[in-house]
Amino acid sequence: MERNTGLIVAMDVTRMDCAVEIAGEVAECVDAIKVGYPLVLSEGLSVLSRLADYAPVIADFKVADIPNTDELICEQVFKAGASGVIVHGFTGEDSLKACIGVARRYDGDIYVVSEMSHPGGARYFQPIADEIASMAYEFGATGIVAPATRPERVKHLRSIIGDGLSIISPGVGAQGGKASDVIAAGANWIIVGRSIYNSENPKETAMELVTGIGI
Ligand code: O7M
Repeated sequence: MERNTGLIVAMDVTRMDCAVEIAGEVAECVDAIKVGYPLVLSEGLSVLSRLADYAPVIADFKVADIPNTDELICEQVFKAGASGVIVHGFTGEDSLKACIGVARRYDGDIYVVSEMSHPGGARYFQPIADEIASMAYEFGATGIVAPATRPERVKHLRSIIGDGLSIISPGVGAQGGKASDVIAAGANWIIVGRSIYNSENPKETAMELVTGIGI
């Protein structure tokens, strides 16, 4: 993914027409559109190729299964038009390697969730986050997902993975994180959903966020 604005929009709406309208409005302000279960379960996998007309699509399916099943899932998702897939790391290195293997065939990206942004993410995730980040580095993932709600953790996780991997970071806006803090802590991209898609003027909000990122 090319870094122009540093902003990824999380398209957690449940209607295709709404998603397409917002994508059209914010396309020039975002480097990617993250699509997850809410939209795909509502409108089907074809939303991936539809939204890919506006910006590269990262499929947030938090893939977390045995290697064979992970491989089958990633294959479907890349074939449907995604440029990247978000996967879990707690399933272990064999599962991660299976996902990365498929991504390489499609010249795609794999992002590994290392620590989650919500308050509960501190309980089970935080104690294993360093190991997951190390594994993502060791096996050549594209990057990790780290919490904008805890910039100090982003800084720490950046020190583990070095400069070779990207950090994409959700939690700005509705969850309380601030764009400039998380970018200063070492994130390459912020992921923002509600603040943009619930805004009266999604394009204006996206532009304000890009100014806050300050690339
Ligand atoms: O800006 P929001 O809070 O409306 O949306 C944030 C998006 O990021 C939403 O799609 C979440 O599912 C996702 N997310 C988190 O909020 N926290 C995490 O720790 C991880 C993710 C995510 O994208 O995981 C890959």
